[in-house]
Amino acid sequence: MIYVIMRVQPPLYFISEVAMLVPEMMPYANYREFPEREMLRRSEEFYFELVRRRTVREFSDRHVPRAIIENCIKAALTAPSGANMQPWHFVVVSDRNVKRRIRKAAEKEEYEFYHSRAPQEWLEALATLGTDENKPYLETAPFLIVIFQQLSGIMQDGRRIKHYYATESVGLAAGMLITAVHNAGLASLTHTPSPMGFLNEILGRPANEKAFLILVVGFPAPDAKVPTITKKPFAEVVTWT
Ligand code: IYR
Repeated sequence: MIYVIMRVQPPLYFISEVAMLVPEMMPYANYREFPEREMLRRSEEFYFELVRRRTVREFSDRHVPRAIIENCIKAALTAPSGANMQPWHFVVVSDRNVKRRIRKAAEKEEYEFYHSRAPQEWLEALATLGTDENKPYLETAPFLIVIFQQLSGIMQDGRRIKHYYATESVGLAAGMLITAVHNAGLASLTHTPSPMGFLNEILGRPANEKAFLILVVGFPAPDAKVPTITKKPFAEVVTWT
């Protein structure tokens, strides 16, 4: 029987003689099972690690080695995505001038947001965080990781390919990036000035990409303060059935 291997990646598949798409499968050799006691310990320890994470808005300008950021992004790139399309692109900004341009453009949009665009109800919801249009951290923090969502993809032969569940997929990768950054001992801030179209221009990204999130990454300022807010109780947000 003759099979023709398609050159497409992703997705990776064969075309069989009968022109059916047959996935190429392999054993899940990397799976690791732990004894139950070990599972309990690991799940608890991971929770205790994550519960210490706080979103920070006061960053130190202290140097962060680039290799740490690279590893965190590699971790995020393992995220699941719709049909494994990986509909994302990450731009890592550390250049002073680029950071300054992003800050200026973001503060312009944020000024509009806080002074005219945002409904009163939204401003009231934000009052607990103490945010305003000033975003000094966009210059202070050593790294801004700008995550772009690709609305459609371009295959090696130039054809466009539809991306499924692009928003959900990029959200999953962003969550894993935030977790990886925290695990590395760094702080982050999810920042979404609205609209974020200026990021395509400043960072030279194509029109099929839409900025999804700026993740500000660095050490917290030595005197950084965080708002006194809490998470909803477990029983309120979880139902077992
Ligand atoms: N993007 C604005 C406003 C803002 C909106 C939400 I929703 C937040 O959780 C926090 C801030 C800003 O960054 O100030």
